Amino acid sequence: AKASVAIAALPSTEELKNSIIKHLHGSLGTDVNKASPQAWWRATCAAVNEYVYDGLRNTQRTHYLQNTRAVHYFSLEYLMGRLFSNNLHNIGVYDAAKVALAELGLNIADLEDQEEDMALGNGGLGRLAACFIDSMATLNFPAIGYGIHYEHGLFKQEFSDGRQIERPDSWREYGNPWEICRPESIQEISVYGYVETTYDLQGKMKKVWHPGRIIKGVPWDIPVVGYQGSSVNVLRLWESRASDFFNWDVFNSGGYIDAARQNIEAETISKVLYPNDETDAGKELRLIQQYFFCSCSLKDIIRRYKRANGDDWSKFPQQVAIQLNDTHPAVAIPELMRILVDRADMGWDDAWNICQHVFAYTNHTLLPEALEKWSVRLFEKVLPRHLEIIYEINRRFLVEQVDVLWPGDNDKKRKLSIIEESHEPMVRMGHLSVVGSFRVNGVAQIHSELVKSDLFPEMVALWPDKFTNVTNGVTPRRWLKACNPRLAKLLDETIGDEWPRDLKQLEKFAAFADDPAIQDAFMAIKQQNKADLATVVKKLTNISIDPHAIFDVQIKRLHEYKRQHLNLLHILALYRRILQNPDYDMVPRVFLFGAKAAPGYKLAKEIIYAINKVAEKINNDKRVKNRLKVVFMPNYRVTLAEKMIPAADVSEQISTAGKEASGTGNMKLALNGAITVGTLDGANIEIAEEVGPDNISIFGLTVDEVKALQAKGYHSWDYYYQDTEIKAILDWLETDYFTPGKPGELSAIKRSLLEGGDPYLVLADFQSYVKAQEKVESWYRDQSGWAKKAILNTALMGKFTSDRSIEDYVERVWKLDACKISQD
Ligand code: 26V
Repeated sequence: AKASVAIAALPSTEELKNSIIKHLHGSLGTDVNKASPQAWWRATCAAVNEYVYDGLRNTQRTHYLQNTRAVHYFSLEYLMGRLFSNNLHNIGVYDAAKVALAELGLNIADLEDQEEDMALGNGGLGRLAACFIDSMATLNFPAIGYGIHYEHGLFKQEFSDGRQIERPDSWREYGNPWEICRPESIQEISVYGYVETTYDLQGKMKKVWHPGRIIKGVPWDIPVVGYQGSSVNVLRLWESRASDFFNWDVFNSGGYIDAARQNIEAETISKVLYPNDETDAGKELRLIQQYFFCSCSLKDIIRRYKRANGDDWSKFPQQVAIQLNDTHPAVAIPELMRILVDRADMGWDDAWNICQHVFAYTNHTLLPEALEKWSVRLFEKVLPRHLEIIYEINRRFLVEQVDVLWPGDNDKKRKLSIIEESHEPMVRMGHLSVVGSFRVNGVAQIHSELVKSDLFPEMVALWPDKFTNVTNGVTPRRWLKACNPRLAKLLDETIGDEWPRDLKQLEKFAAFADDPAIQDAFMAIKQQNKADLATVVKKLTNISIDPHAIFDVQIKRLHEYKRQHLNLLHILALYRRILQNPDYDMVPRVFLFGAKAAPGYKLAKEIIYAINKVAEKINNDKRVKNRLKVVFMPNYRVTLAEKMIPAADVSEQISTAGKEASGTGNMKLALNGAITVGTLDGANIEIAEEVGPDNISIFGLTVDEVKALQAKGYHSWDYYYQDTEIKAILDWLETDYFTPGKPGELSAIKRSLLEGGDPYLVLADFQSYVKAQEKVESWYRDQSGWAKKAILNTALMGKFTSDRSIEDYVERVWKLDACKISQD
């Protein structure tokens, strides 16, 4: 048996074939002659799971026997996508399975298409969590991901006459072969009710929370398979259920029907993922979701700790680190305090000392509308005891920390208080997270600096060593090896096959950047990937695109700060130039968008509509002669990203400087050889450092210039009156040119850029953006020069593997040891 590999022996093609048929008969109850693709897919998953479960048992036993310190990743979101090809690749049986299935007369790609995306996240934050658990398993770090087992993930997007329609996502309507229900580990949690103050025989005050509701949390475990079968960790997702129906005191609480209604309410907690990204709605159900999964997870951690260490709490911070993925799980801090003080009878100081050595907090955004606040009134209703505990945390913080550094300074107290004293008093979850954590990090160098300078400067004065940076990363297993098999093969052949677990190896590929044979091979692969994508585009949108055009891709949530409308203005500028000059010389370009808008975000939906209407016009205008095509792909999600990214020539990363915390799509696209057109924002800055100025097209105001411009007063109207191209384009959008018979239908964009004051400086960056695009075009005209730049982008992305991010977390935050897994 190979040491440090959780999965012992891998199956041969023949063994896999037999196992698939065995499961087709024994688990699916069907037969080779009548099995549906769905049944074949399930049988194959079951066959693969035999090896996954081997690795899982070996990993869990080893961690238990060695009583390892572990990190517990707390996240409201995990954007996993599909698991089939990922698990096959990571176990190392993808090729064997492909052959086995072919011998059974099946195409592995058709089976992959049977799986629904597991879309339990909105965007960057959720996908980052998914990449991180992949890396933690690959690097053999003891780690558990905790989250919510949503019945409905992120909505499915359709377009109706160019407008976004949301449809429910029922990803596990017919079950999910990758998850295991663990009723033996159910937890119970409480909400609502009131707090009673009592005194014991010694006269010591004791708070007793009498809950209004009790809810069951049922855990579902999803094995997380490390690359080449290293560790198999778990993602544990909680589903809410009514606590035992017959225990309800139905006669006192209003009767049978009322009890049934309460049961239904309990089960709504894990029903649906909130689809807002970057806007805090402050809804009661969302707070209950946060508390539900934090409480279940903490109790699960404590049960495991006690099994190994008994009732002695002193080693708890040695054994347990908890990473808060944004402030969404911050209620875990007062919950652990409650468990320690109220239930374990620990003194406040000892309990607080434990908390402050357990929690660490990652900030993912600076946008004010995304900073979570809960009204004190709501908190008191849902979690009355936790509100008291937060008050006490705050009181001690203000007296023992703030007043010591700034004696008598009430302004500082007002600014730093966890409670915002406004008309409606609010609990500031960011403040609570910083005060309760031993480390706080941003997700790219510049973002971490801004967290310190703009968000929490006084907290830095109090605790300078608390703040650090961990630049994001992406897993090269999913985002290169699995999604771009042609490029993966070329890399294997030229630099060896170690790069998926040691991405710095890609640097060796830079030596081939000038090699004509490698350039040709690289460009041929891009061409094939583009042809594949063109087929997908045709099927999904009925739009024909030419694989020889530049494929220019912007894929990310729709948000003003990400500036999809800046991209649109550039498209309109090109279209206008073509109409003004029928012979306008340009390299044909296909603009591809993928984006979902939050259902309540009006302007974002108007931008989608405008892009779709402009696309319709341009794509059907003979005068364009195929120099321009615009495609808005419906229902952008992980699985579509996997098809678009390998086919991209140009990557649009055009957020207003200072607004995109990091970005991770930027990394995936560059890794697959796309050239970035980008601002000096988030991780773009670090990408530019890695690839060098010849291999990226940077434009726009810097963070400092943005701040200076806004301080002196930005007047978007000036750009409108002084730039005839801007004026013509914005006026054009107001006519009925793109919406025949309905003038004004696309006027929302112009209104926001002028009357609305252009909060994201679209007009200020416009001409600089146009020039950056012209530079990219001139680069593309030299195909060999382009090949070199594209190769160098792939070769120089080594820094952006999520393995490096995780090693940074381990060194700067978690202080974990890797654990080699032994087999039974
Ligand atoms: C906020 C809210 C507010 C309440 C409703 C639900 C909800 C869901 C998510 C969020 C915050 C999302 C923050 C986020 O996704 N940030 C992104 O994080 C990425 C990973 O660090 C980073 O690459 C992106 O730049 C950043 O926008």
